[in-house]
Amino acid sequence: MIDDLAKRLDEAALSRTAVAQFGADAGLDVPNAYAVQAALVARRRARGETVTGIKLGLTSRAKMVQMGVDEVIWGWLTDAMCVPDGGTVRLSEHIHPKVEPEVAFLVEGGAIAAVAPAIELIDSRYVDFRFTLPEVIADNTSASGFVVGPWRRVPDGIDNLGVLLEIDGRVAQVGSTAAILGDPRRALPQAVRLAGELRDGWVLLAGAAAAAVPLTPGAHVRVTVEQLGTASLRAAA
Ligand code: 0L1
Ligand code: MG
Repeated sequence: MIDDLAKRLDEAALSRTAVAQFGADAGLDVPNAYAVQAALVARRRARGETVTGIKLGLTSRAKMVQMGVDEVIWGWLTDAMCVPDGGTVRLSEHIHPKVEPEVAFLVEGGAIAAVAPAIELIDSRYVDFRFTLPEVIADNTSASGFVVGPWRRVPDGIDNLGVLLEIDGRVAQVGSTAAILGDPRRALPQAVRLAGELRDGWVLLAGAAAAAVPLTPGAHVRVTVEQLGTASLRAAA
């Protein structure tokens, strides 16, 4: 069952074709869902991808309430998901992608070595972006891509920095780093608790500072985090 569900999600991503939710008959619970996620990432690694970090999801009160949960979730980031700052995302390589403004940390020696503004590209492999909690965990928490802006030393007090998500120069979302676990630095102990070891050089995507916005052809997306700078991408058809 684990391998079959991983195959269905992996093939959905590869073929850019959403799959139906698994439904109650699949009997998927949270521990099984993380086993599916591990099998999914094993398939990516078998194709030559390298794990380069992890992400946390459902880190805001709003998303937890929306999903009816009280716990953050996590997924894997690979080199194939990394989009260079200012780079191009091809919509044809995704199903129905959205972008959300995030904060990224660089991990060294089990600690946070640097911080950067970031954009996460989420793309559910389920029809209409609808899923249960175990289903979204199995789907690697909708991870699909990420952009990391320039790294810098972590300034004092990053718990309430203003965040802007602009599309084509117009403000699409306004938020605060406070939406990320109350303080994005809490992502590190949460990630260690959930994922175990974090390797040197890994990126930790701490979570979204505002709601996700659908990505449309030609869109220029820019995320600005007060004191940290900007990260951007362009969407091509
Ligand atoms: O990164 C996230 O918070 C996404 C977690 C999964 C839920 C979603 O796809 O919105
Ligand atoms: Mg996210």
